[in-house]
Amino acid sequence: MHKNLLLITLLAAWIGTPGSNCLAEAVPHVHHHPLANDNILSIVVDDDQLVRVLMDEGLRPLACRPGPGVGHWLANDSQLAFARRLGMPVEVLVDDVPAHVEAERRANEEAKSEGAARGDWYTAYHTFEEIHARLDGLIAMYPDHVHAADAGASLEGRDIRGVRIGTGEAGSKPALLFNGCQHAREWVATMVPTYAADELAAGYGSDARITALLQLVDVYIIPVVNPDGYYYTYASGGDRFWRKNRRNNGTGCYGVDLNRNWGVDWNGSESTSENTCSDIYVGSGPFSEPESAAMRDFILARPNIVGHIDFHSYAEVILQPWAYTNVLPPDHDEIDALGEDMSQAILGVHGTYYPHGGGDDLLYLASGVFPDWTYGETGAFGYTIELRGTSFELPASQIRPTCEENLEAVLAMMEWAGVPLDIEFPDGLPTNIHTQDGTTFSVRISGDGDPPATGGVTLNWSYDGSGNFNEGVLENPGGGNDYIAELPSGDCDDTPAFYIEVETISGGVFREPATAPDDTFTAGVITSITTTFEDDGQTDPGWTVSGDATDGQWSRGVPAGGGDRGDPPNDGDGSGACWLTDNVDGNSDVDGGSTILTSPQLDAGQAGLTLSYWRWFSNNFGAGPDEDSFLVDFSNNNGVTWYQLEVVAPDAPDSSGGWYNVSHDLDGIPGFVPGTEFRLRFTAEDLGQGSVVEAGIDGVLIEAITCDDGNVDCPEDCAGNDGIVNVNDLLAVIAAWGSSDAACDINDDGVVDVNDLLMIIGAWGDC
Ligand code: 0X9
Ligand code: ZN
Repeated sequence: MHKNLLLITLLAAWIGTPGSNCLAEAVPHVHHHPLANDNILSIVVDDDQLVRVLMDEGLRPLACRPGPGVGHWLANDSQLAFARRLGMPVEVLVDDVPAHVEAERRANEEAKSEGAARGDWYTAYHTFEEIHARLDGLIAMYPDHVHAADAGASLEGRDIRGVRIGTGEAGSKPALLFNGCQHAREWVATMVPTYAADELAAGYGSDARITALLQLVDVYIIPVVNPDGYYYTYASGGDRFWRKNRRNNGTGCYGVDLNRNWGVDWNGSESTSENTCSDIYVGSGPFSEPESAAMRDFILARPNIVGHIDFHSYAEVILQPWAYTNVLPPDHDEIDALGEDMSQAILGVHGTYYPHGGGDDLLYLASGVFPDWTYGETGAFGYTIELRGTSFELPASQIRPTCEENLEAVLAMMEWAGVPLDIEFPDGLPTNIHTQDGTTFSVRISGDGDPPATGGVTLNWSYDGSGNFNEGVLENPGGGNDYIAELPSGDCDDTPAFYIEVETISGGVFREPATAPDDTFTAGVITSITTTFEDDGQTDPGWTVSGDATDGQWSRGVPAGGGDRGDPPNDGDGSGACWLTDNVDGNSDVDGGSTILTSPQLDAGQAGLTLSYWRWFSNNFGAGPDEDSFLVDFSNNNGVTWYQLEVVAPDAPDSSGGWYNVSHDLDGIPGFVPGTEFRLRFTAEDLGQGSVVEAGIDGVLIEAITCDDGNVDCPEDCAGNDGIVNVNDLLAVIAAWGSSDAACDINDDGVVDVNDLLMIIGAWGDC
């Protein structure tokens, strides 16, 4: 067997122990080529003391927390002899590390050109420059949904290149961060985020699931957060097994372990070292390194980030917070559920099982790691995924399957973040608040994703038109999906606006209406409502039908036509029956003229009345659709003269069927005079030749809505409407000086000036 082949075969046969794959302490080794005289050894070490002895001699463990048992070590020839002298079973896996690394490099180049020939980028590992070119290509190819999102620069000035994949403005949706390569030698950890970027970028608009998810979630991807270290693992004269960044520690040793440099439990002694030569050197302080500081600032600048995966290799595990302690995190259940989702998602692709867990369930504890900071500092759920492998030199043939299965973890996290919460109002929304009491309404919040935080559901209300909202936490009596919101009482001249906001455990925010506070729900203010006329169509209080139509006259009943050609399939207000043009199956439309439905005489003899009704009008069927109108008129004198209330035009959006509830404040209607001889009439007419005319009327209602908050109003009481004209009103006029502010323009002449001021002084005191 050729020597290189033998080495590769031996390497492939390494038995990696999950959870033992990072380096602990190492002493400086000074070689011309960092790996020039090294061998890779498999050594059986009996106890911790002997582990210590090996490390003191300068052997580099290729395991994080080297312990008793079989472990892999980098050692030069004299260190190899030392280990043998101690009587330890030693097997030489690689006796010429530079040659071995060179063989790996050549095999990778071959795999790369083989892949390039058939357009597959994922057959080989790629350099820092190639990864950046790949991201730049995505930005150029998909300018609408792939955007540059760099995080700054490394110590040696390399870009920490990233992309945002998503539609719309940055910051408008919940976002996720996927990064790789804090640890330079964990090469496959650069490929997985790049693959995710590729698939998401290309999938938007072509893959239904990805398209839907990217409409809900923004994704940030930064494949190489340690560019200097990664570069060094490729460089001639570099070190394929380098882990840290390239800080010159000034001790003859280089590098800070970026994944020990974060500000949560920094230098907390769980798998940390203050030895500048150690592979787990914590740095001179939290965020002492430009790379970790840049990523910190990147996240802090994007508070919409709700989830994060930091990719590493190798162990095939999903690690949840906390990494530094076995104490469960506050959101453990939710974090664990998402961990399970991701584990299942990965399993489903190639059957690879990545168990999930926190603390030292699956790996040693570690202080000062990135995802602990993401979670501890921002609340976003931070995970470490240790990818496939039994060494850092995962065979290139496994890149693609590793990428494929982890894309599913990415999509699972997107699903978790993107499934919006449903905010519903099971009993409807209040249309009026009261002058005396608060108005309660129920709110139901459901969804498969991230649930509301405790106290995170609020009613936000503003009554004075200022756009400044007050906030009240909703009660959640049963602890389930149902909440109770209460709008406080108001004054008659208030203009209540309100919306519901839900903050989720990981910090996502959902609102109803979704565009709040720009759009809100609104309500009127009332003291009481009295109904003066109500007709739900179940009986006939005395309507009359007239008109010259040859067919299709108004009739009353439960709709019989099935709704197949413009006729209503059911009634408007839900009672069952209504008025409609001809109530037969089949040909039921109005022909050859008009049909008029006129109400009995109604009492509309008071101010402040609201008239409402459900109407249906369809005019878009037939050979010549959209030719006819639907007319609503009223009379103050029992039908002697008529005024137009509304015309539904042939091409109006509501002339194609559908029940619409329309309401009119009668006091504001031109021609309306309060009186007891009020009548309404509804006319469906077939004047054009070719259109099918179908109409319906239901739920006619006249209500007296009154508001009396006991405040005596006077126009000079322009500030606060508190029933007294005083210095506050004077100051309000001065503040509005020269404007057209309606409240302070007391004489209504379009400008706030000295005349208004004089009126205030003239009306000084109680209204
Ligand atoms: O030690 C590390 O930084 C990570 N492992 S690696 O082999 N890639 O170096 C693990 C960090 C997270 N650890 C836990 N969550 N326990
Ligand atoms: Zn790592």
